[in-house]
Amino acid sequence: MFRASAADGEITGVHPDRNDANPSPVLGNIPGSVRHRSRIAGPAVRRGWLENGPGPCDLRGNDEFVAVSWDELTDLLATELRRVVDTFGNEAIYGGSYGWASAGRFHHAQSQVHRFLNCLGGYTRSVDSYSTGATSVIMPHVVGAHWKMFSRSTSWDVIAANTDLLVAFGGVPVKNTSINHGGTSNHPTQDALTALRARGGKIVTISPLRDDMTGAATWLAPIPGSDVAVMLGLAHVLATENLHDTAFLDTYCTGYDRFERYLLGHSDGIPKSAAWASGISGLAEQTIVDLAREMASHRTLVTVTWSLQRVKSGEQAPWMGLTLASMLGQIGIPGGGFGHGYGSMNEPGLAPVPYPLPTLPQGINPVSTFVPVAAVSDMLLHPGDECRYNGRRLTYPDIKLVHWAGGNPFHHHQDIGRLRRALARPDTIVVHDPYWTPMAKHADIVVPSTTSLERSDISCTRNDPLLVAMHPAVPRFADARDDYDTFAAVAEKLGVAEEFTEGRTSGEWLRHLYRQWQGYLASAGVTTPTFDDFWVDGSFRMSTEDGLTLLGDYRKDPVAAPLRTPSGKIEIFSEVVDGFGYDDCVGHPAWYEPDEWLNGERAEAFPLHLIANQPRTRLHGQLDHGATSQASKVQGREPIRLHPAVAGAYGVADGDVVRVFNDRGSCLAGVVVDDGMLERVVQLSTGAWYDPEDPSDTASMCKHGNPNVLTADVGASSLSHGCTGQHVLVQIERYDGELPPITAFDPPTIVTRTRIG
Ligand SMILES: Nc1nc2c(c(=O)[nH]1)N[C@H]1C(S)=C(S)[C@@H](COP(=O)(O)OP(=O)(O)OC[C@H]3O[C@@H](n4cnc5c(=O)[nH]c(N)nc54)[C@H](O)[C@@H]3O)O[C@H]1N2
Ligand SMILES: Nc1nc2c(c(=O)[nH]1)N[C@H]1C(S)=C(S)[C@@H](COP(=O)(O)OP(=O)(O)OC[C@H]3O[C@@H](n4cnc5c(=O)[nH]c(N)nc54)[C@H](O)[C@@H]3O)O[C@H]1N2
Ligand SMILES: [Mo]
Repeated sequence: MFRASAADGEITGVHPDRNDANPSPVLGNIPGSVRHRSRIAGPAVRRGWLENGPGPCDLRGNDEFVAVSWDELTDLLATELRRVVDTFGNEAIYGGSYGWASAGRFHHAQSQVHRFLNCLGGYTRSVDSYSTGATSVIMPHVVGAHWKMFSRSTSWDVIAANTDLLVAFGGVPVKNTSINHGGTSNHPTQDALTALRARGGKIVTISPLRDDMTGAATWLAPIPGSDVAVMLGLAHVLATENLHDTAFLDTYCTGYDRFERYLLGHSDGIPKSAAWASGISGLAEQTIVDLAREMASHRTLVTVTWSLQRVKSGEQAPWMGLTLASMLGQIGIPGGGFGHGYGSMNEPGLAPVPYPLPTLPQGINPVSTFVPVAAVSDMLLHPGDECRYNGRRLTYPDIKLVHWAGGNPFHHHQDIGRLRRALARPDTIVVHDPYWTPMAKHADIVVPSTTSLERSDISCTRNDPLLVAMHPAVPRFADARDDYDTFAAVAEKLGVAEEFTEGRTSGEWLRHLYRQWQGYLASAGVTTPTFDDFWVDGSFRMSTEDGLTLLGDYRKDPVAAPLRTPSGKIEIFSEVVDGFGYDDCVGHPAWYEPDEWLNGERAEAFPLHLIANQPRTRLHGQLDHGATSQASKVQGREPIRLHPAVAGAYGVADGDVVRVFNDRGSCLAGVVVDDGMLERVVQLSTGAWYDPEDPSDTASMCKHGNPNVLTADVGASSLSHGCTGQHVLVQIERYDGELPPITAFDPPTIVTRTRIG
């Protein structure tokens, strides 16, 4: 959350809340963003689509656009939606439209597109997220909850005051706590870690990158992807030295005995000992033994970042982390137990608001067809094929029209070459975005959206006390429109205006949503200002549930507050998961060798392990052209961090450019040498806008440094099909050729009607 200053229709400065302990550096990207040359100035249609009509086309991403009027755009969009619905049915529309957009409860782009498509009779939807694709499927089986693991996590205050030993798998990267869904008014993570240390608490950070933890900590760096083996090694020490809490396991968990047979090697002949874990992870056996003993003798919090589940077999790290914490028996005790997502987002550790938030109703989707969100290319390429998901067999629908509003697949999806081939299949692709992102450049119908800086909205989020009146900071840019107004106009042409708008303008919707929310709070005995007072005051402070301990209620009374699992307990062995019969996700947490890891066969050809993590300098691909993001680039390319030994071996130094490649693709990146990482690990964050050297070639090198040209488009397992983009094996070479100019932020060629005759 910030205040903006503006002049001449542009943001000139941003000012975080006075009380914010550690404001987000990402805000530095906002000044200058509204009138940036990459803004979409008006409606546009891809020339080939306009001339030849809808149909599969591999010119997408390599064609000119034609500027059209809003009337024409609305007509074309309405006619095409009608054609697809009448000819193929609503299932042929993919409205999964995954991704972030901007803060604000009403103009939230996904809610808008889903509500609109529901008014038209529905759409094929996506389920789960790129953030927690594996967690969101496994955790409901294991603890009967998914998002509550984060939103009702043990608060930072409780951790700072009670935790003696924080064992953080993936560290607690403060860079990621810049961000929260819907906005955030305070960033307490850094201070909480400092307070914990000041009290004498100790931190062990387990990560390939040292700076995933700031401040004093013991740093252990197992090879990426081996954490589950390390956790098993720790568990083996607990079990064999009788340091595990059998009373907790008996009372609060089910299936420990089944898991223990695997742990001790009774079921497969392989004891998962510290020595075994050492062989897999590269950590010393004694280090694992000592850590296990230390964990058993202290108030210990085991945390796992979301990145650990954004890999092959991603279900296992959170499941095994919880199992390890269960063996320590401290779940539900202040400062002990388990945490998932500290340092992944600002939300975990912050106190939740105990009532609902203002929400735009999305309506009901009459189409039941869905796909796991990270199966988008599979779905587009292979209609009719089957996909295994959480005990079901799904059939991919035959998608004719893709409707995207909010989100950028060229940021979020893996194997961009394959994604481009998939995007060539449908008849029509519609993209709403404020900017000419690579996704907008691959669209047939381009809808110019406003940004949150140009419209009125209400911002708030589950774990933040402030409800904020978002006043427009600048007038609308050029011919951009609010997504709501676009959908309302198309709904009008299609005869569903009343259903979509309910007769309200966007201003009237804000009042309506606010009043509805006031009603909820009134029934909870909370008085709130009138909308007009709220709008003038600028914010309203809600109460929060402070001092939470994750699963504290369950610990207090497991009978009165059972978990929503079949047994009502923590399921270390899940009969349900076991019953699915998947060989890549059995009924208890287990070690599965990944494809993309340094001890595997692929490492012979591609000997470096690339970590494609979240960027410190921006939110995903958003505002990559902003000052903070641009300041980090090396010769205009996204920075890749290399260990000095690797830099030496490849003959490169700070400021050089390398070509990063594997059998899926290649990109350029700018070298930053850093000894704070495991050797043979290289780090290239996501978010550089995809910038192919030759746009006609789906395998073309990305000049800018988007790691998703390299990542594998495979799901985490048959259970979740979660995103696995965090890890990929690569090779690098020094790039001595002439550096091609960055063109990612240039709009495509836009011709006027007269020129095409
Ligand atoms: N390799 C690899 N890939 C990853 C990850 C990884 O760890 N490694 N992480 C994954 C994760 S966790 C995530 S969440 C995804 C993120 O992927 P996305 O959420 O798809 O990425 P963003 O760049 O945030 O895309 C948001 C888009 O919304 C647009 N937008 C902003 N405001 C509005 C609006 O009002 N209306 C409309 N119509 N559009 C708007 C922005 O301009 C931007 O283009 O990436 C995933 N991809
Ligand atoms: N500044 C900023 N913050 C963000 C975002 C952003 O784009 N920018 N995106 C937000 C979103 S949508 C999400 S979902 C969250 C994502 O939150 P996460 O997925 O947790 O974030 P990442 O930065 O991808 O990964 C965290 C760290 O995990 C470490 N790691 C990677 N692989 C391994 C491994 O195998 N073992 C161990 N032990 N550690 C490993 C990496 O060193 C990495 O820095 O971040 C959010 N926060
Ligand atoms: Mo995410």
